[in-house]
Amino acid sequence: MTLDWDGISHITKVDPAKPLPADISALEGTDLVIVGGSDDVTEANTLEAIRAIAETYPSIPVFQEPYSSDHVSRETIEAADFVAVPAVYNGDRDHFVGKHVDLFTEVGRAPEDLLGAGLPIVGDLIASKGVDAIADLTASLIGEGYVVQHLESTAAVTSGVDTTYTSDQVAGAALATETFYGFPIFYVEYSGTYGGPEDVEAAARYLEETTLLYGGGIDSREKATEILEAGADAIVVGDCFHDDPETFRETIPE
Ligand code: 1GP
Repeated sequence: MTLDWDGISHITKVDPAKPLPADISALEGTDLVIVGGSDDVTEANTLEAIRAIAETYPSIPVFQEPYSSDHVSRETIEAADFVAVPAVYNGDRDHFVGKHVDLFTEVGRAPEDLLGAGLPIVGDLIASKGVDAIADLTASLIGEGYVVQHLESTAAVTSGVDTTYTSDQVAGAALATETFYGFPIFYVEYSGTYGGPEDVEAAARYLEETTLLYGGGIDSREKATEILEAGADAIVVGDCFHDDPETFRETIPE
């Protein structure tokens, strides 16, 4: 699948460890769904959430965003349109480079070496489909350059973030993403709290090819509008979808 970012301004982050609202019709107005969380996520609950959304709204693209390779399987790769893998600039080494090299080491091994390797289900996929599956798999993986700005969030604790970036540093990370690292997505992450427009304004100055996402604490039309006007290509709304679907509808741009 190729993804056209034009027209994507509202993204819903669905936490697979939380129950979906009884009525998920609020998703009708969202442009893309990311399935991922930082606590109690498993391959099974990820797959269940992806399938529930894809079956109800087949035209909405769905990303899986794992924080561990244990969450990725042949089924999740096939059920999701893309697997988005965070690279956390202000995280520990494991979360900027370590986990990715481990993942691609598994992906790049010859199929026969993958049987019984650390990513058994991915290995099984490659063994069953042949070397072409390596290309299929890498084509479905998207890197996301992340800056995690809320130290109290599970995302920060999980990825070893112990200091936030100044807006100048956010701008620097954005410039590096655009011109050096080449991740297709730059993500300003305030998970659980509203960070305001400053970091988005700083990052937007340098991003042309890169898609700029902001997530964290959006629970009103005013906040959604403020972030989009600051230069984000899309806002990501998470908690509000699970906690208050009616208010969530207000975050969707008209
Ligand atoms: C979390 O950026 C998302 O990864 C959304 O944040 O849950 O605070 O809306 P909220």
